[in-house]
Order: sequence, then structure tokens, then C-alpha cells
Amino acid sequence: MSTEDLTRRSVLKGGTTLAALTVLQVAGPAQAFGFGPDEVIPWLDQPAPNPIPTNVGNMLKWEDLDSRLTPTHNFFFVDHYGQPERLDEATWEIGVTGLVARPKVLSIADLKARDRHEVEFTLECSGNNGRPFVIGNIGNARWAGARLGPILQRAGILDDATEVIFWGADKGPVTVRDNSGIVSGGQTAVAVPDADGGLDLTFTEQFARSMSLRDALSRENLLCYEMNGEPLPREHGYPVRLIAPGWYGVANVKWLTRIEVVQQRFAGRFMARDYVTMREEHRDGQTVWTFATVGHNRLKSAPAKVTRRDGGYAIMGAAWGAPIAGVEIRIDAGPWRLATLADLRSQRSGGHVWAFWTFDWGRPVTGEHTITSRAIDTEGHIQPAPEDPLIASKRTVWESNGQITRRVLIA
Ligand SMILES: Nc1nc2c(c(=O)[nH]1)N[C@H]1C(S)=C(S)[C@@H](COP(=O)(O)O)O[C@H]1N2
Ligand SMILES: [Mo]
Repeated sequence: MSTEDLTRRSVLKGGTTLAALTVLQVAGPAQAFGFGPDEVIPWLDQPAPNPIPTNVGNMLKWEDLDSRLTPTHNFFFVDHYGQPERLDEATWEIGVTGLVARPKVLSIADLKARDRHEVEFTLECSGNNGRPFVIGNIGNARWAGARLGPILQRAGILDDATEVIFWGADKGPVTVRDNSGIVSGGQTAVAVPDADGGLDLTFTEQFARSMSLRDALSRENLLCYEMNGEPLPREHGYPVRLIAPGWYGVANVKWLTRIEVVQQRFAGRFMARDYVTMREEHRDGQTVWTFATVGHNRLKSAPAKVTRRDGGYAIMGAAWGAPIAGVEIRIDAGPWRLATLADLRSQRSGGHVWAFWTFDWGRPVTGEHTITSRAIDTEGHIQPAPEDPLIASKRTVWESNGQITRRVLIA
């Protein structure tokens, strides 16, 4: 597809919102991505120290970004209950249970005997950019494994099935209040201090996430046992994890041990209590709270680094979460200006792979500057500004896809 075709298509789809993108800039091979020997100017605003390094780690240092695939040893991890103790590919079992005609137990050898499929997918934790120490919970890898859909189909999905739960082997203690410990005051639930301890319920919950049967059957979902051509490392879910391209990190269940087909919504911790986006909206003079479980990736971009070569400066960054049509940059309070996309892979992959972009900054005046980026997808949607109601009404850290501003000092 030529650049012009693509631009016309984008503009048609996006209507007037894409007016600014009349000339889609895409770098040719000669401008292939990479800054080689250039000097990187570190951002003035560095993330806060990580207070929970055993749960979250290896976060991307944006200034280091220099390859589309994130090296496996630099790929962030999020482990809510730590890693399971016994991880052995030879004895691992994945149960396919619930509303299926032929329940099954699969070994890793069974998975590897099936056709191997590969997908490149940029995985982002939905908590990324939700707190000052979390700005690098993102990475891009080639994931390989067996397709989930045919495995489910062959088990014989029964008619009343609507939902599929993916269980990890990791677990931990969770305390919830018994209903009698909560009084409901209009839209706001208030927990009553629990003086005698009688009303809390503590139990051991296994990590689990679910999706609708229809979403689970998506062609792209993999029971994944390889990352970047190597066996999955422990911290990324060895020996097998779900890879659900287009979904936030939390849906990509690691150390997968059971796939359960059910006929009801699943309301486990990571569907209904954690990873729930809450918004305080104002409608017709009323305050209305909304609650939504974290799901698909959202349109987003970030400036990665400023570099200098021979006194000239450039800005580079990434955009993801949807098929990217363009990225615009704002320096200080200036106008939005178009950056150059390094390639169109993100469009070809349905938006599952991040797009890198560059912007020639020339010779800026010395002093401190701010740099903001905003991504535009092929449907004409623009990454929201911080004051957009979608972002401004949000009261939880999840799905923080608002425009990101970084600060840099030009000496
Ligand atoms: N079993 C299990 N799967 C899990 C998690 C977990 O704690 N346990 N964390 C989830 C979250 S919140 C994220 S962001 C991704 C991170 O994947 P990674 O650690 O391979 O980067 O894994 C998801 N899958
Ligand atoms: Mo996450």
C-alpha cells in the first residue's frame, strides 16, 4: 500500500479529524530507525524509586529504547503473588474444563505437537503511567505457541457457555468484606470499621482473568511457550502463558494451569476488584460513578528520548494501542507538528505492535523545554489530553493513556 493510499484511507475513515494529517510522513528504509552513536540527553523528570521491586521490575528506561523488539532480559514483569515455586515443563498440566463436552488435560508436549504460531505484540501493563514510579511497564516481543481457538473448539464448547476463565498457578491471601460489613450510601460504598473482626473473609485466591467466549476464540490468542525465540523465562510465565494480542497485560495470564468455560461473568479479584477503572462523571448536575474492568489496549504514545548529533537535536518515541496513522509533537506551548513514523508495521499488525517515530528538532534555544506527543489512529481518534473528560474523570491508576509530557534541558 502506498503512503498516499494509506493517507486517503485514513482521512476518509477519520473524516475531518485527520485534517492535520494530510501528508502522512513515513520514513523510507534509508531513514531506518536508530540513533547509533548519537548522544542521549536524559530527561529531567525521572521516575520515582520503585517501592515494590519484587512485584514489579525491569521497567523500560525510555532513554535506552533502541530496538523494536525489547530484549527479553530488559522486559518488565508484574507478579501479583510472586512466582509459583514448582515450574516444570515435563510435568505441567493445563486443564480444559467446565462447559465442554470433552474435558482435557494438555501437557506442554501436547502444545508443542500442534502448529506453532508466532505473533509480535507490545504488552503494556494497564497501570503504566498511573503512578510516578511506573512509566516503563511496556515491552514488545515475538511470542510463539499453539492457537487457543482450535483447542477450545476441539473440547466441544457447550451451548450455554459464554465466558472463559484463565487460571494461573500463582496464588495469595485475599481479604474481602462480607456484605454485612458494608453499608451502601447511594453511589458510594462505605466500609464500616471492623472492630471485632467477625465480618472479614480471608481466603487464598489464584490469579485468574476471564474474557467472553467470543474474545477467547479470537484467532490471535496463543497458548504461548516461547518469547523472542527462547523458552518463556520464569518471570514471564514459564512454561506457558496466555498471549491475547490487543489486551492490556493483566489479561495475559502467566503460569497458565486451567482454562475453564463457564456460563456466568467471572468476578474474581483481577476482574472485579483490582484492575477496575472507576470514573467520577458529572451528568445533568449529578455525580455518577462508573466501573469497568480493564480490557483492550488504548491509543497511546510517549516521547522516548532526545538525542544530539553535530549540534542538531532529534526526538524519538513510540506509539501503540491501536493501528497508528500518525504522531504529533508539541514543544513547550507551540503548535502540534507531525512526527515521522519509522514504519507502518503497527497498522499491518492491527495495532498490536508499537510504532516508532522521530522528529527533527533542529537547534532549539538553550534552556528547559517540555515535549508532549499524541498518537492518532487510523480511525482518526486522537490520544486524549490530560484534561479530556475520559482522563480527568478517572479516579484509579488503570488505563492512563493520556498524553505524556517530558522535560529536557538543552545546555
Ligand atoms: N499468573 C499471573 N499472570 C499475570 C500476572 C500475575 O501476577 N500472575 N500479572 C499480569 C499483569 S498485571 C501484567 S501487566 C502482565 C505482565 O506480563 P510480564 O510480567 O510478562 O511482563 O502479566 C499478567 N499476567
Ligand atoms: Mo499489569
